[in-house]
Amino acid sequence: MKNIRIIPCLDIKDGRVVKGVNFVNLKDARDPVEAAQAYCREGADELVFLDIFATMENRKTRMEWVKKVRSVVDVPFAVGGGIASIEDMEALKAIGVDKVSINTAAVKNPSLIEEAALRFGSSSLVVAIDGRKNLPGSNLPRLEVVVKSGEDAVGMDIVEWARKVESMGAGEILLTSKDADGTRDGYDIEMTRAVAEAVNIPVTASGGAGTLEHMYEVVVRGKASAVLAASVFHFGQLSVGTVKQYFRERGIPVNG
Ligand code: 0VR
Repeated sequence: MKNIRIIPCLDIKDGRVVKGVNFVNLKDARDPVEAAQAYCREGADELVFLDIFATMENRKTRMEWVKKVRSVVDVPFAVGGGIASIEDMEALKAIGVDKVSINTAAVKNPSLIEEAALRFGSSSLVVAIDGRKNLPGSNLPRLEVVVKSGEDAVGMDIVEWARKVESMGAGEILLTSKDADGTRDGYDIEMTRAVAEAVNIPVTASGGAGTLEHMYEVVVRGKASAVLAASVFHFGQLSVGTVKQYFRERGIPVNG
């Protein structure tokens, strides 16, 4: 097993880190630069900056926020939210962003995945997949892709979409359960495992982290290569260091 990455996520709105539940009821959490510095000091393996209203409000990722956070981050830095073209990606790479993450744009224009992989290399390209779980017998996919901050369901099965993005050159998948987001009730193990078993690229589990056990479970049972969390880190319930210590004590390899 490769070292499991611990990844704090900064969901950004109006220049602040915010956090809601199921993508709504967003509450102010903390300053993005202060948070980024703290997480890097704690030993975060990577940082994700998600401009969560960029696509829905059709705004481009806010570059000034990205630059400020980039200036204090000394680990791989990934940015998502509203990225919809090679030009958007070039602008982010030009200010030192290591990985770009595309979600809605990839669904609307899948060829962007191939173009981006060719232009920047798969290691710089994350495809974010947000999903929801439908009830059995609902004649919808059990695990369904949602886009535009979870506003639109597109009738696509998550596993099929994950296989497709891998085949088109995605370097990794950031898999977020909209149902679990912000609940602190645990990741969607079924969704994470289904995707992780279907592809050979790393899958980052996202959405629902509440306890150390949740993180351990999504690695061991969900087969995640990395765990992303927001609520538990922003509101001080857990620290990156305690997660790494918990993993080490249970034989899960981590960096540092
Ligand atoms: P926690 O469950 O608090 O750890 O959150 C992890 C993850 O779900 C969030 O960092 C982030 O992916 C939530 N995403 C989106 C969103 C939040 C609000 C609006 C839209 C989106 O489109 O991903």
